[in-house]
Amino acid sequence: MFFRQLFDLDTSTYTYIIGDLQWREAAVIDPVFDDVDTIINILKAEGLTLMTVMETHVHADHVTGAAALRHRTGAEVVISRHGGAPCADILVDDEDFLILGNEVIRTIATPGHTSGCVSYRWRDRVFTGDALLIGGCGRTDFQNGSAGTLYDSITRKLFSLPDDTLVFPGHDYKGRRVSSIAEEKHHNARLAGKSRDEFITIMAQLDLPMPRHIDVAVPANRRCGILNL
Ligand SMILES: N[C@@H](CCC(=O)N[C@@H](CS)C(=O)NCC(=O)O)C(=O)O
Ligand SMILES: [Fe+2]
Repeated sequence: MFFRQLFDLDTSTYTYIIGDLQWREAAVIDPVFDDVDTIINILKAEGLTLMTVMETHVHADHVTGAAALRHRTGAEVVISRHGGAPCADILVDDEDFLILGNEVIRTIATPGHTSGCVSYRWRDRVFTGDALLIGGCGRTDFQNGSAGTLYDSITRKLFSLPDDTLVFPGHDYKGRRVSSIAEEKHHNARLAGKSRDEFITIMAQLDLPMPRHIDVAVPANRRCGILNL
């Protein structure tokens, strides 16, 4: 297997490249537009063909590199059926699966940060996008977000994965790279020991500024990252 975690400094976004070294096929999760050349160079260096671009959701803070990668490699773009991005080639729902050489990647619908958030489970790890972050979670105040729905997605679906499942998030604003389901169950400041109502109250009181690039990012990402039509 091939696995690489990339970090976009401007928006603290993680991108993941996963691959099957026997079939030499790769998938990328949440590529950032500005890092498309870096991703292509890694794939070339490893002799991997990009088959699939998987989005965990329509991002509000950065422009996705999905359309640019599709244009340059022929890869297919995958996003939630409920994500509001008709540009995608494959629309997924809960409990779908994607094949990559000998590898299987399973989808878990984890709405709440947005209505179209999907987590991707592969081997011993889960890519949670902005549903479950390390020590926190995605905000729920735009893109049809819902704190109650997010609580259910995390506590019923993600927390029912095996405790030693590695959690690779969509962002981290403090430089942390990976966590586990057990760690988040027991130490996540917003969720550990919190009832659904307590969580809803915490989320209602966050009072975060809007992401800096939201006005550009959301319309572009509905087109898989095409900036101007
Ligand atoms: N300052 C960042 C904020 C980005 C932001 O709001 N990120 C969203 C994910 S799209 C979030 O849920 N953040 C959770 C948090 O900050 O606790 C920016 O402008 O890009
Ligand atoms: Fe997000």
